[in-house]
Amino acid sequence: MSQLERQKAMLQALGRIEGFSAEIELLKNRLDGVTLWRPAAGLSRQCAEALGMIRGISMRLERNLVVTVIGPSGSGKSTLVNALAGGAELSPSGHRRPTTSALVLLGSGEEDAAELAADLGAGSVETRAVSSPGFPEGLCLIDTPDTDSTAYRKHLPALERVVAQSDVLVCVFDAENPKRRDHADFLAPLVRRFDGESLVAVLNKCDRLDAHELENQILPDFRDYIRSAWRGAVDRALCLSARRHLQEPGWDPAAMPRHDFDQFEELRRLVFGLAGHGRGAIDRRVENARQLQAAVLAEAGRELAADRGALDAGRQALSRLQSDAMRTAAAALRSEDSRQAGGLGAAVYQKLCMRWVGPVGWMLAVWTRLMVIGSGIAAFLRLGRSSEGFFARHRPGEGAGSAGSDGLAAALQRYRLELIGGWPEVAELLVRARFDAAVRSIATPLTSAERFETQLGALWERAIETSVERAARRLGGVGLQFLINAPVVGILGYVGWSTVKTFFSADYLGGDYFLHAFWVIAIALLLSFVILQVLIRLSASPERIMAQAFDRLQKEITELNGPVEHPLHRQLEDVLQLAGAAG
Ligand SMILES: Nc1nc2c(ncn2[C@@H]2O[C@H](COP(=O)(O)OP(=O)(O)OP(=O)(O)O)[C@@H](O)[C@H]2O)c(=O)[nH]1
Ligand SMILES: [Mg+2]
Repeated sequence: MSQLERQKAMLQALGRIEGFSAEIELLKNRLDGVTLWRPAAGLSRQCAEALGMIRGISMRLERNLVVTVIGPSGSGKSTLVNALAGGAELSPSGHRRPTTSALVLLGSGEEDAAELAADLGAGSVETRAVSSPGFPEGLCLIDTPDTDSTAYRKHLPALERVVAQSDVLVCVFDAENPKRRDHADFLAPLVRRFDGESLVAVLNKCDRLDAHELENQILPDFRDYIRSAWRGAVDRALCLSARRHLQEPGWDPAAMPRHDFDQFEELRRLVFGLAGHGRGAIDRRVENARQLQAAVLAEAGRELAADRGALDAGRQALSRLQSDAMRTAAAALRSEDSRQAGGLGAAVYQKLCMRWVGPVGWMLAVWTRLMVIGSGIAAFLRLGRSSEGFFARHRPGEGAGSAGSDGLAAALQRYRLELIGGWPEVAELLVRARFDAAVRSIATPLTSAERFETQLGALWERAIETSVERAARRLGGVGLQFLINAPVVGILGYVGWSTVKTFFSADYLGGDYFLHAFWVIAIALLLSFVILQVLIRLSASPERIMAQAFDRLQKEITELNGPVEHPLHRQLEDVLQLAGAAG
């Protein structure tokens, strides 16, 4: 592989790795936003860990392939490492347990090994140069202390560090001691981010077992066990006799190998192949970064799927409770406010005044003015003229004590009571969906009620204004104005015409004529106005406007879907969205 090709491959790899990071980052940000859902914190921490590991991978992209051998005490890790490195005893193996107490790093590239040793903490690493001719240049082989002896706790931090820096993990189990397989469960968190070619499970000391039993029973059992313990991450489980490949196996005459079945060559080809091939290490690292991302997403997906049902039930119960409460509030508002309905009539007249022209229009203006003076409810007439609408007097804090604020206060009281009454059931569902137990507190529905106060006031005001506006538009049409003004205008025209005509023929009309004409016009005007009033009464009575406004309010409330700005609602929606995205 030429230098140029290598660099190109590296850039491509960096791009892909960056993509994995970005996706984890996105998930992490969303998880950080849903503080009330308890699993989010742990998942976010896992994201942060994975991000750190991926960052490490991209920083190590140019380094040699790191293959680490892990496993329980006495399973033959050191023997296997020595065998792979040519068979000399580079990492001491033996009967005294544990034999290996520090990380032993075997490689041909001194510089790389020194760099890696420094990263792992120089004190806990011994390095050995491999001189075997078949050993590839770009390979760093690491022997580790066991993961189960009494000293393992002391070794664990170094072990975790080395696993985080590894590209391939070889996990060695002792074939002689099948009980030790359950150690796979212990290793599961360590191997989580490896899969496919990056993870090899090895059953060592196979020479001690019967060949037939090994092939037909022990190996298949081992594969099944390991796949279930590691959630299918491992493709390969090999049977080995590592000791056979030492330069001096030193067999005990009483425990000679029982057969020749051994897959050591397969393991060697795999490991050496990855290290020798120019892109091997780069591809492995991209693959490992992808696996890290997949592991984090899968974990989040599992957690979300576990709560999906409860989350859905919680949302449904919450929105049901909210719309019930809102409906009760709206009903209370309606019954309280219908006492003020008289004001609405004046509001309709006021709107019509602005639209109507002609004699009936003037009559309407005079009548409206009289109504205002008569009823002393000038406040209502502000409707439509300023930003302070019908509800200005309803807003909490302002206009306290005025008759109108009772409606809203009663409505909100009902809303609050309804919400508080139904809250325990909703909170229980949310807690079952692993929401923080704090949602049980009564403060949650109360904050939500506070937010609703402003919304309800504004909605009701808008609904009334729209209804009044509609009624005015209906009754202010040009056709109707023409029709109702027609008789008066006709008579006025006629009287005008005859007055002008007789004036020019000097045949002057008498005083009686004008008195008579005045009364005819007055009667026509009054009759027309009465007809208009009947029409107004029929199509824009305050009750009717209230009913229409109420219908509109009901519709808007159903569409409102609750005061979504409340943190709980937002977080619930976010978690559900995450759950939806996760599958
Ligand atoms: N029969 C047989 N014995 C083996 C084989 N591999 C290792 N052994 C023996 O098992 C014992 C333990 O081997 P080590 O390589 O020291 O095991 P380890 O896993 O490194 O042990 P710790 O460093 O203590 O965790 C030694 O006596 C080895 O000779 C094998 O393939 N067959
Ligand atoms: Mg050892």
